[in-house]
Amino acid sequence: MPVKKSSELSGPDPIVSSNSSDRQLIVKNDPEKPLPVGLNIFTLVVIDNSGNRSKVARAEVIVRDTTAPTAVIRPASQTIEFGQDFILDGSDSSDIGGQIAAYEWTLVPSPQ
Ligand SMILES: [Ca+2]
Repeated sequence: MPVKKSSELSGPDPIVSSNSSDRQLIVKNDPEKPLPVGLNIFTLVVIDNSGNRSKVARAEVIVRDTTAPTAVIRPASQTIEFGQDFILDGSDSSDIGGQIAAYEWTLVPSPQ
């Protein structure tokens, strides 16, 4: 079965793909460079055996991000002196499919 590499696909985003026949494009996401969230447009031109080219057909593939991000606070625990400044760092928080867009910090009243 012939396998097409990303370099054989035109377009800005490298995609590892295989081609089971000339009629199908099987798009397999490269975990290192997945198809981005949002609108992705593919086009197809077919050529007959006389060399005549079709008009461009277009298909839209919308990739959704439905996974929740993971919040991480560092350090998870610390002891400070009364009146001392300190830092809580949320920069190790992460998301699959997107980026962290907002940080909502809350001071929870401690039980008395
Ligand atoms: Ca996500």
